[in-house]
Order: sequence, then C-alpha cells, then structure tokens
Amino acid sequence: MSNTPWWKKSVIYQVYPRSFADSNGDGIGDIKGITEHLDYLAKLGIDVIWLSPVYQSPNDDNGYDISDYRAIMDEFGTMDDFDRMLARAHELGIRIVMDLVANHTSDEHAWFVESRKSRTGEYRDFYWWRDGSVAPDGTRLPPNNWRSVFSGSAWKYDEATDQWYLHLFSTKQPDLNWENPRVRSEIYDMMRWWCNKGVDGWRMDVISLISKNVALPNGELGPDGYGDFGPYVVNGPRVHEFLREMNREVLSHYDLLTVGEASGATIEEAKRYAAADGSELSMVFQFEHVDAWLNEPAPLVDKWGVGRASMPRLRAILNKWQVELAGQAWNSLYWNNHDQPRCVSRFGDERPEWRVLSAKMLATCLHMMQGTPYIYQGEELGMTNKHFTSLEECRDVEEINIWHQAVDELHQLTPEQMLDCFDHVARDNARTPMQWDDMANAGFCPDGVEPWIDVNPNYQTINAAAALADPDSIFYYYQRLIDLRHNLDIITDGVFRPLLEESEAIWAYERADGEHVLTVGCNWTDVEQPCDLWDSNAGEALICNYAQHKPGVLQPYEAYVTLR
Ligand code: TEU
Ligand code: CA
Repeated sequence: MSNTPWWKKSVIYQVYPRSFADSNGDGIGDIKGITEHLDYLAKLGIDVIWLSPVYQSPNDDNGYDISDYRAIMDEFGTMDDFDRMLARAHELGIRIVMDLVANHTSDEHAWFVESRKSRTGEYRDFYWWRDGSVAPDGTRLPPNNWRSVFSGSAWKYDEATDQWYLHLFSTKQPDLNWENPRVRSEIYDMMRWWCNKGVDGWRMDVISLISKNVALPNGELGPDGYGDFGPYVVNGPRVHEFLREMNREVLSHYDLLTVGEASGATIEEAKRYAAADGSELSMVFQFEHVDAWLNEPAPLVDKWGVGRASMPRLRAILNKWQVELAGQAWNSLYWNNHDQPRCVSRFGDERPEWRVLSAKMLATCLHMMQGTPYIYQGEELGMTNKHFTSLEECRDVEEINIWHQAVDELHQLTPEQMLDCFDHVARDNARTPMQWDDMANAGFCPDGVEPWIDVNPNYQTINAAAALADPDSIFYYYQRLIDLRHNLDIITDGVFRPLLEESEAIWAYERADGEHVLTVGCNWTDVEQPCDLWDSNAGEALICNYAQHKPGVLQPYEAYVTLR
C-alpha cells in the first residue's frame, strides 16, 4: 500500500526526559542522556519518539508549564544538544514528535508576565481575565465555580489589576485565550519554527480543551463545592474550527504525525479530530479505556480511587473503537503514558510469577489491533508501579495538591487511603527513573547522586541490561511485535472483528484482508482456559508468549497469534 502514510505503519515510543537518563550526574534526565540511548531504541525497532516537553520551564508540572517555546530547559541541556539528538535519531531512521502544550503557558512566560501588568496592555487578551465578586463577609469570590484539574478553584486572584485569571491546571499554568487570533498566530509561528528545524510531528496536550464557551457558565456542583467545567470546555464550541485553521496554516505544509490528547472525546468527536480526509489531526488519544475503572467501584474523591476495570469492560470499549473508527478515522493504541499507572500493574499481573507473561499478553492484545501503538518508556521492560509509602516520596503537583485538600483540609481520606489511591492511579508511578541496569540508581544517574524521584527498588531484577541478556525477555517480545507490524500489512490494514465476546476470560479478535486471517487470543487470567478458536483451522503460529501453545486451551496469561 504505497499511499499509506508512514505513521500508520509506525510504532511510537514515548520518552519522558526527566526520568529517562541523566548524562551529567545532577539526578535529572536530559537530552544527552536520550541521545546516548538512541541505539537502544533503534534495537527495539521503534520508528518514532514522542518527546514529552523539553522547553524552558519552571517545572511546576514537569515541563507542561512552558515559559519559552523556543528554548530548551536548562536542566535538559542546550539547543545544540537538541539538534544533535534530532540528527542522530534521523540517522538511525527514528523520527521525533514534539509535545505541543498550547492550552496554557507557564505564568513565567513573557506573554503572561506582560498580561498581568495592566488591564489594557498588549498581551492582556492572551489569557482569560475576569472580575470576581465579594461575598457579604468580605471574602473574594472567583468569576465562576470551576474546579481545577489539580484541585481547588480554576481561578486565581491577581492583586496587580484586581482581576482573576483562569487556570484549568495548576495556578502556574494560565490558560491561553484561543479566541484571540494573535494567540493562534503566535502558536502557529512557533510550530513552523520547529517544523522547519526538522521535527516530525506533534503530540498535542489537552487539545480538546482549547476552546471555551466564552460565557464561562458555572458547572454542576460537586461535594467539594466546585463545579465541573466539562460541558463548557471539553470539545468546546470552536475546537474543530481552530484545528482546521492550524491544519491549513501549519500542518498541511509538512509531512507530520499529529496526535491530539483528547480526554472526553467520544467516537463521534474522534471522527472529526482524526478525520480520514486529513483536515484536522492524524489521530487522537481517547481516554475511555484508561478511565474505565472509574466506576468499578466509584472513586473516593475526584479521580482518586482503588477500582480496577474488568477485562470485559476494557474489551467492550476498545473493540468498539476498533469497529467504529474503521475507515473513517485512525486509532492510537496505548495502555499507559506519563499520566497513567504502569500497565502491567493496572491491567496485568505484577506478581513475580506472572509479570513477564502478563506484560507480553497485554502487548500482544494491543499491538495486533488496528491503529498506531504507543510504548511508554520502561513498558518494554515490564516496569511496575512504585508503591509510594509517604507524600514525601511524591513529586507530582497533582498528588501534592489532592493530599493537601483531601487529607489535610477536608479530611475526606486518611493518609493510608490516599496512599492506596496513589498505588492505583498516581502519575508518579510512571515517572520513576528508567531502569537501565542493576547498579546504584538503576544506572539512571551515577552512584552517590540523588535522583529527582526515587528509583523503584525492583530495579535489581527489572532492568534493561537484564532484558537485553535474556532472549525470552519482554524487550525482545516487543521487538518481535514491532517487526511483525513492519512486515505484515494485515496488521495495519486488516478489518477488525471481535470474537468470543461472551468470554469472561479471553479477549479474542481477528483481522482479515480478503486473503488472510490473523487470529489473536489472549487469556487475561492466571488459570488455564479452554479455547476452541483454532479447532477448525490451526493456521501458522506468528507469536506466542509461551514456548509451546497447547491445542484446545490458553495457558495462564497466554497470548497466541496465528495467520491463515
Ligand atoms: O494531561 C491532561 C489530562 O487530561 C490528564 O491525563 C491529566 O494529567 C490527568 O487527568 C490528571 O488527573 C496533560 C499532560 O499529559 C499532563 O502531564 C499535564 O499535567 C496536563 O496535560 C497539563 O498540561
Ligand atoms: Ca542531568
């Protein structure tokens, strides 16, 4: 298929630079550290790196608060380091997709510094400034009741001009006002600047939130006294108009992979964001499957809970996305990222006897689907959740804020309950240092240096060096899955059909392209399950996470794929 865009046959690897590799011994991952490990990624066989933000930032939210879009964060190195990394990646045939964080900037960005100075300044309308009110008892009240994603009000009062500014995330992440055409043109200019440098695409942070209902109506009140901004912001009134404009102005002039982070995107919305006519983006990250646990049982406070999504529920969601986007929009495929717990802990089985098998099973289940798979750093090693034992070990602004609100102020949760929730959903689970070897600090930074966040103590057994030395490792299994995708068009193009949808234990599907049928069966339990999928036609074995597939059954956490 010659006119298939390259990103439909690609496998993406997400690098979270702060936690990947520290080249200069300050305990913080950096760009040279990434460059030094590009050979490792080439060996894995990935096509593209999605690089979480490396721009100048005061790091309130680890780089998702940008103070200069055209400069590299001091801790990560220099623009020369960046250029060398990009050149070396391209030599190895690896493309680099940047993170576009344009819903908000840092409050230390020059635009905001100017904006907050006066009500009439040139940059005032780059952000959302509104009057508040004063309660009878003299308390200042914000312009509306919206809750910030990171707890508390989504508005912050600013003395200088006696107005409030909107921040859907932390107080140091003021929302840009996309209604202002100058904001949009500044963002497009900046994107062109990076594209002209040779970057290969964009992962667009919270792109589904950039357009707000300008009336800023109050949201439905929650038990904490704040209202939900969802209906007025998520997939907001002008979001598709803005993206089509961005596409005309920037994207269509380059050969890019674009993926929008679209929490709250329904199938219908995704068909617009990722329309096959190329008018907006290549694909979106939908959130339905990673949010599925939210009702099983309901969380204790906001997103904080201890639920676990059942396989049939996850299957119903992802099967639906497979079937309903077919031919109309392209899927992205992911189990985890820097905002989500580790997939082997959350969806698989991290107990030592099942960790490797279940990690391989999860990988198979996802990588044989239609779409573009994303691997989050360390997933190819089966890295697990950290299991934090105190707030002092946590670094994420989201965790720190919810602790102060739910434990310290409102006493909604005990410290033990909160830590239990962290075990299940804290973002820091994904942000512990990459485990390179069994030396001090897992080889992430030198012995004697304190990493910015503690290493997961299981690095002595779970690390890249051990994986590379073991032909049966999760690493080599991912390598084979990537290889299969590169070599078999049916994995890109085959029509997806769910199988055994009544099974409580087996997630199965096939892919068909008119000539061949690929059959995938995954046992999501730790016990052997009868399975008649291959009774009538065995086919040729393509990949299996056991040395030997046994006819008529799927062994515990077995994944088996055939072609006929
Ligand atoms: O995430 C936004 C988002 O919708 C979530 O995944 C969010 O982190 C989670 O719901 C919090 O509970 C993006 C980035 O990926 C994240 O790292 C940033 O913190 C956030 O935007 C703000 O830029
Ligand atoms: Ca460093």
